[in-house]
Amino acid sequence: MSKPNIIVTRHVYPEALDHLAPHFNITDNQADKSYSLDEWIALLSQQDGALTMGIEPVNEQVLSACPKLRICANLSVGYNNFDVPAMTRHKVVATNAPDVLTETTADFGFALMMATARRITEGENYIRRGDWHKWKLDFFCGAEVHGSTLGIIGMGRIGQAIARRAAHGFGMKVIYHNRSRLALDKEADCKAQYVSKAELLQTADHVVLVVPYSKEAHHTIGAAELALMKPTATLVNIARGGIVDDAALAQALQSGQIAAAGLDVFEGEPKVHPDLLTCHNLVLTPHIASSTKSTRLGMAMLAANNLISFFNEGHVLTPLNPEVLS
Ligand code: 8YV
Repeated sequence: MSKPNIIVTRHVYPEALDHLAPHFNITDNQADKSYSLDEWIALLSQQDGALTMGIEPVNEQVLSACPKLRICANLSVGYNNFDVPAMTRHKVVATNAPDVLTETTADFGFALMMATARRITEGENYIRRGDWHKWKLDFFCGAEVHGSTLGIIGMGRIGQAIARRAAHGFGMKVIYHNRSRLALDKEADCKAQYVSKAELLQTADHVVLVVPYSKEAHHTIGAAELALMKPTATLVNIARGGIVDDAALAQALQSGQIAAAGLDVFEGEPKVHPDLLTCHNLVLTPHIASSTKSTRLGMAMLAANNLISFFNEGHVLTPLNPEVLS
């Protein structure tokens, strides 16, 4: 019997391709080329399955041009590139890659919050510019982290892992806001208290965003929300571009409405709003919150295993639309 055709849309660790090779005819992209929408549709229309990176659109337009397609396995936990209801209508299975990245991403969220609060990259840039001539008592005075109040918006697996670090490791008071309140045992495990979004913004010393992207979550933080925050507060976004109104954030940073911010994700990335680039009180990283070799390899292997299980056994490990399988 001939093997199914799959596409692996971007460069991946060779171990993942070796794992897939016995099961599939693979169109890979180890040269890491970017595709136009037309190229993407033309390539995908030849495939039975796809290992996608969380950025390629799989929507009504794409699906109607790809009648052979049976599964798309995202290598990311976020899946805002998928129109899941459209995939379900077209009987295309959708999977994502949760869990394997939770602790690594929480480490990074915490690190970005600390770098932002303690002005680490500002201090580094000062030294690199050759501006350091003498020590001063109030040099790059930052915000206290230990014992302060952390507000987490989006209390899924990654939010809870950040809360545990904050409460158990740094003696922080943790407050959170989420679509729904956590079960009491989960709240107790991360010593977190549920509050309204407004209360969180008004009282947190540090706000971390871990909410998945959806139309409803677009600009969860805009000018009105920034206006509620303390002038000494910091804001960190490790969720998705578009959760924060980046233009409004640049204004709040420039006017001193909030003290500082750390961004790993951007509206329209890899483009970055030009006003953000002029903010000295902003730590910038290029969407790397899950980026350690073992975690990214774990994500690639989970996506690969979803494809292998689907074609060999008719089930997947992390379904987003299980109704397609039943
Ligand atoms: C991924 C992420 O590395 O998993 C996610 O949703 O944002 C990152 O951890 C990235 O999306 C891979 O394309």
